[in-house]
Amino acid sequence: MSGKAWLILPTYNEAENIEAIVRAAGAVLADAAPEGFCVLVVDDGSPDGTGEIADRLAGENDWVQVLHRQEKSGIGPAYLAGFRHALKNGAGYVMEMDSDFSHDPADLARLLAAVHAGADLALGSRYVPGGGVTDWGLLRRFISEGGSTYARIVLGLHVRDLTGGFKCFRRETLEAIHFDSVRSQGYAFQVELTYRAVRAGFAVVEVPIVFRDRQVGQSKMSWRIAAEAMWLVPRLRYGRQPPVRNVAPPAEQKVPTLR
Ligand SMILES: Nc1nc2c(ncn2[C@@H]2O[C@H](COP(=O)(O)OP(=O)(O)O)[C@@H](O)[C@H]2O)c(=O)[nH]1
Ligand SMILES: [Mg+2]
Repeated sequence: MSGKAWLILPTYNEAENIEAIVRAAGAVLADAAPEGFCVLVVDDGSPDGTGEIADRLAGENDWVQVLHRQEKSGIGPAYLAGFRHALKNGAGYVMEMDSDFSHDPADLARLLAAVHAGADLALGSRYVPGGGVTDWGLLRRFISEGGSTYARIVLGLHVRDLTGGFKCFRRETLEAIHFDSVRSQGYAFQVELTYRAVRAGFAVVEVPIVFRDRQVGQSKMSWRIAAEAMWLVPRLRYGRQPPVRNVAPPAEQKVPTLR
C-alpha cells in the first residue's frame, strides 16, 4: 500500500478561512484517501493569528500538522518546505490547494482519483471543457488565461492551465523533478513544476475545476508576481535546465496522457 495523501495548505492571513478549509478538506480526504491522509498548514507568521488557529486544529486532530515559518517569503518557498516535510514523513501523494476556497475542497477527491487511475500529476484545470472561473472581471480573466496561453506556446506544451495551484502529485513525480531547486514564486512556481513534470516524461492530466474568487480575506497576488511569471517562461524554455530523470510511465495507462 502506498503512503498517505498529504495536502499542503499555504497560508498568509487566512484567519477567516483556515478552520473551515481544514475541516472541509479533512472531510473529503477521509472518504477519498483509503491510504490515510494528513493536512499540513504552512503559515508564514501571519500577523492575523492564522498560525495559532492552525495549532489549535492540530491539537484537536491527529491528521493536522503545522509548519511555522518566520516571515512571509512567498508561496513557492512555503510549498517547498511543505513538500520536503511530507516526503520525509512517507507521503505517497502530495497535493496543493489554496486556503481561501477558490479551489473547491470536494475536487480533492477527483484529483486523487485521477492519480489513483494512473496519472503521475493531476492538475485542477480552469481552461479545459467543464472547467471555468466565476466572479472574475474581464481583466483578471484575460491576464490569467492569456498567461497560460503564452506559457503554453513558448514552452510547447499541451497543458491548458499552467498557472493554477490545485494539484496532486504522485510521490515519485515530485521526487524526480528536483523540486528543491525551484526558486520561483507565485504563478511562475506553478508553471515551473508542471513544466518539469512534462519534460521528465510523466503523465500529466487536467481535471476540470471551477475556480471562484475568494469570499473573505485578501489576495496576495501582485503585478510583481505576474511579471515574474512572464519573465520565467522564456528562461525555462531557453535557459539551463536541471537534469531530469526519465521515468517510464506506468505499464497500463488508463488515463489520457499529455506530453
Ligand atoms: N505561506 C504562505 N502562503 C501564501 C503566501 N502568499 C500567498 N499565500 C497563500 O497562497 C494561497 C493563494 O494566494 P492568494 O493570495 O489567494 O492568491 P490568488 O488566489 O492568486 O489571488 C492562499 O492560501 C494564500 O494564503 C506566502 O507568502 N506564504
Ligand atoms: Mg486566492
